[in-house]
Amino acid sequence: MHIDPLERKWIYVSLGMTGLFVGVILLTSFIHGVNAPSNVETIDSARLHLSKEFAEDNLGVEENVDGSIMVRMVAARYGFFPRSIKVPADTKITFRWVSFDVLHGVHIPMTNMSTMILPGFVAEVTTVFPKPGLYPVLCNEYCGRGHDHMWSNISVIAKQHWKQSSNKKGDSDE
Ligand SMILES: [Cu+2]
Repeated sequence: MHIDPLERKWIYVSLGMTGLFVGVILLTSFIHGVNAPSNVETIDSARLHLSKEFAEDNLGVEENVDGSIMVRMVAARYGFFPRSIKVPADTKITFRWVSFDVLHGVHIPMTNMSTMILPGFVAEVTTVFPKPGLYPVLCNEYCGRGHDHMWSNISVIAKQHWKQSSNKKGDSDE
């Protein structure tokens, strides 16, 4: 079969470009530690309020003994609950997300937080907020007519201020 030399050249160019792009994707995902959500843990989404972990009183920020943070959040049409939370910067934070109704997504720009929240499953992502500030939390899976308005903020405060913060869970009942 005859292939024109010019055409052959362009075949190599396009194959080379494809290889380059795949290489860049693999390399960056390796460097940033991107991986598919792998936490297979089931939960009854219709009975979250009766579950131990995701009952209303247990939602929000909790500090572990070792200083790391655990955050439990519920995604529901159309918001992330609790509505506003505070976490420290530069600290290992494990988020556990569940859906109350349909498929949602959660994306926090500038972090590795981007996961689906499937009804019936617990999505767990560990992240670190490098800098204090207000981080947007966006739903990135179309979940209904209010999807465009499904976003909130997480306020990340400097680590030294966190220590004296009065907004930590548990302080209110002292
Ligand atoms: Cu949505």
